[in-house]
Amino acid sequence: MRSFLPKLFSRRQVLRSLGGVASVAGAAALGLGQGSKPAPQGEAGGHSGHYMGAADPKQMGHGNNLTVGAVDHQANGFDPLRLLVDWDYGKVSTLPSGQTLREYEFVAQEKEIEIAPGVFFPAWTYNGRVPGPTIRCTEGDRIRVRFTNSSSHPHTIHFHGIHPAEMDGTPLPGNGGLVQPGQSFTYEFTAEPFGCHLYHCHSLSLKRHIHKGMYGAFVVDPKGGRPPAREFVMVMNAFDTNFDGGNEVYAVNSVAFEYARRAIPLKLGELVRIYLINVLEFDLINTFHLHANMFDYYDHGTTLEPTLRRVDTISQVQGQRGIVEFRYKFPGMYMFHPHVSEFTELGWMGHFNVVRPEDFAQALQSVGLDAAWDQKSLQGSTVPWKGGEQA
Ligand SMILES: [Cu+2]
Repeated sequence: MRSFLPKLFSRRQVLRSLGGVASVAGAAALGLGQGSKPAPQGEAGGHSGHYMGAADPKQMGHGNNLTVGAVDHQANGFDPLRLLVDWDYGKVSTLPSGQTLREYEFVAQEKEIEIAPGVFFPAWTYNGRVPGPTIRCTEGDRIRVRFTNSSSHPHTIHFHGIHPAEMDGTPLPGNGGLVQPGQSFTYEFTAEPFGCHLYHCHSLSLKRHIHKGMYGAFVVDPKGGRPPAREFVMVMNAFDTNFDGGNEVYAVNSVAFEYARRAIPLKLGELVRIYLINVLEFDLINTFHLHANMFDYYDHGTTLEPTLRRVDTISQVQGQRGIVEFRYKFPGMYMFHPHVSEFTELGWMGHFNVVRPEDFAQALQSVGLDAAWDQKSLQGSTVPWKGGEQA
């Protein structure tokens, strides 16, 4: 705690220099801040809310207490809205034993990414994106990841889950070891147990390698599937932009305030499932709070029954993850953010735009999404639901 005040001061200085991020407030999120257009009542009541989803940066900015302008997703190589539903099933085939084989190619690459408008971070990545690919499989599948290190530092891939020591991806003797620049290593194991897992680099210094961007989601579906739902992967991350051992910019899926600028479309009453992962370094915990609703939570996603029911806030320590499930009862725009207010002010805040089915196409269009995104958000699971209860 000794260093808390200087660190906070330093973060504020950084953000002031960005000219864009200030404190967040409910009024701001509703588009009522100074300098912005007031939100039309009808739209706040449940239509697409174009004042928030609009690409027009003039409507955002200081008055809305978000960031000014927009990140160049094309240059980044990933759009956080599309990353939400970007399941990577690998190259699929069947082994002689009948086991499903999923093959992946991972390449460690250094890449500068834009984490807030005009703020660039020299990331270390898997496949040029942060977070890395979302591996999606079913419990019992064979996973084969050929990892090539095209960067200038030694890296590994350490998967969470159950597997032999030699596939653990750490520098410990017999654990796969460091993959040196120019070298390759193939990780292969059978995916178990089902759950919401992650993978990350395990080179030393561990916190530096993780925080630089070397992590991703590893979603293992139960053999009987889960009830149909609109599914998203959300990796809660942060960036130490001045390398002082504290984070300056916080986000979900890397870009500060992106889901506030472009609200995530949901249909009224539908089941929503979020694979939520906390990869923060330097800060001990992260939290997830949903507005105007309650959710069920499955810690680590390793059970079919919720481990917490009807809560509106959960916390995750570093590396912890779980599954969040909810439905919205009323249409409208709703915030989600950590109840660690400082993180919220520094970029980790988003909106769900809950609309009636007849307004869904418009809600998609207002944030640059289409029917293909809708389909991907509904098709995540590798296996159909074989249980009794339907969504
Ligand atoms: Cu590394």
